[in-house]
Formats: sequence, C-alpha cells, structure tokens
Amino acid sequence: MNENRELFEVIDVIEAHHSFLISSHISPEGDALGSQLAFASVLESMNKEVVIVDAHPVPKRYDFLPLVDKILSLKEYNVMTQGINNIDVAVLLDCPTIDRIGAVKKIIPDECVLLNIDHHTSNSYFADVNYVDSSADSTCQALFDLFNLMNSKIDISVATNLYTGILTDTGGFKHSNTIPKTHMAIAKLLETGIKPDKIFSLLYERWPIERLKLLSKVLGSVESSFNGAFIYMTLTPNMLKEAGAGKELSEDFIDYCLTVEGVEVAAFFREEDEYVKINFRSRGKIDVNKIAGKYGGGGHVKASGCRIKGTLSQAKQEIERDIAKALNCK
Ligand SMILES: [Mn+2]
Repeated sequence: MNENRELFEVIDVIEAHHSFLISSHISPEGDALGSQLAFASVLESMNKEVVIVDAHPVPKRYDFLPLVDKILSLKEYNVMTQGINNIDVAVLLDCPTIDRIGAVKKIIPDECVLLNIDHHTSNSYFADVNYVDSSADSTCQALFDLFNLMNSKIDISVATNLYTGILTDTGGFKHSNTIPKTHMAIAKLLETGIKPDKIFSLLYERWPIERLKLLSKVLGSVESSFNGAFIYMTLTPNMLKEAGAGKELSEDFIDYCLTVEGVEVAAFFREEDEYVKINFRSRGKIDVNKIAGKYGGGGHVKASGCRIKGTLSQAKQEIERDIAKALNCK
C-alpha cells in the first residue's frame, strides 16, 4: 500500500467535512485512548465538531490523559444528541475490523464517510478511506505522521496522548515493533515539554495494594513443564477473595513467566464459573494465535487468549497437550 496516497486521502476527507465521530476498540488501552484524544484535539484546532464515543469506560489508570472527559459512553451520547444525527465522518482508530468498536457500531449513520486509521497487519480495510500503516508501532505513531504532513501543531496535551499510545503499545520500547521512527517521534514529543517520569508514574505506579497481595498468591501458583519450556500460573476466585482484588488487577502477571531463561510459552489460567479463561504469551517460536484459535479465541503469534468450558484441571490438561505438540513440531 502506498501510505502517502492513503495519508493524502485522509487529509482530503478531513478538509472536506465538518462533523466527526471518533471511536476505538472495546477494552480500550493506551493506544486506543491516546489516539482518539490526540485526533480529537487536532480536529478541534481546525474548528471541526468532534464527539468521541466508546463502548467501554476508560480504565482508571488512564484517567490522567489530557481531555479524557471528552470520551462519552453510548448512553451519554444518546442523551446529548437525542436522535439528532449530523455526523459527516466516523473515524475508527486502532481497530483491525469494524466489529472491534462493539455497540458503537449502532450509532454510525449509513450515509457518513467511514475512516479507518490503524497499524494492525490484520486490518481488513473495512472503511471508505483506509490509512493502515503496519510498519508503525502504534496508531498514535501513524497519527504523528499524519499530523506532521498536515502541519498540525502538536501541543503538550496532544503530545501526552501520543506518547502514552506509543509507550504502551511498544511495552515501554521493549517489543520488536520499536523501530528508529519510534524514537524519532518520541524525541519530537519530548520537545513539547512532556515529562516521561510523570507519565510513567501515572501509568504504572498507581495500583492499589490489593494488586501486590494478589500477585503474591498468583506467583505462588507457578508451575512448569517440558523442562521449563512451558511456564504457567493460575488465578482462582478464592485468590481474588483473599486478596480483596478484582480480576482486572491481574492483567500483566503473565509477563513474569517470560522472565525465566529457557521458557518458550507462558499461560495464565483464570478460573471462572463454567469456563477457564486462558491468556498465552510466546517468545516467538510457538504461534499461540494458533493454539487459542483451536478454542475459538485468537490474537497474535506472541500473545493470544481463549476460553475453555470445563474445570481448571481439564483446561490445563488440554493446553499441556497442545503445547507438547507445538514444542515437538517446531
Ligand atoms: Mn495499537
């Protein structure tokens, strides 16, 4: 794809229209939120009308993002517009498919122009105008390139939002999507005066003590098989109860499994009422997207998830069998 042609098409759409609806995927994280807020700011600086609507609420750890209160729930949006529909363009950010926006899909008028800005290789080019830069580390990086081409002013609030998206999607500049242009963009963003230590602290150092209590229990559950090539952890409802924690606090615990020398695959088993939710991480040799796909889940080669109906021990047995097969065929 010729990205420059795609970029100019996006600019044409922006210039030709006035009223924009912005949305992103369910379970929003740093890149989804940062890209929506940065794009809204730039559009508003061009005197456009902008509304941001997300199907899921903003997680607490992102509540510091500049202008985050602009993000409306569907309920708030419906009250605000009361059936009046004057959206010219619907912009979907960080979404490989349109279904990723969840229930927001219902409020997109048929006649509006659909704009898709993303960086996922799996993007399905679902919109009228698609700007998909799969070489970009994040949607925020793709927007950074767009803003430069538009000569948009990147102020400290836009910079904070873009920085957060790039920082979180690269895992703090440690994933393989970190490339020279990642750091070139970061250098430009830092020049606006944003403070990386403050943003780091706001993102990663505001957990409740219950998270540590839960971590101590989950770390105690660690097991390994196939000579340490497979390391996994378990979270039970009882652990949550004892730690006084919600399951969302366990989100990145699985990463501890990958810190061990010789591990190829990690799994995190979360016991629910009738099923077991499983997250996978791989060092890259084993395609965990394939393993999750067997159970109707999915993701990427190095990170995926799925659910299995049944008990914890049944789920573990099944997955161990899959991992054994994957390790033998590699
Ligand atoms: Mn992203």
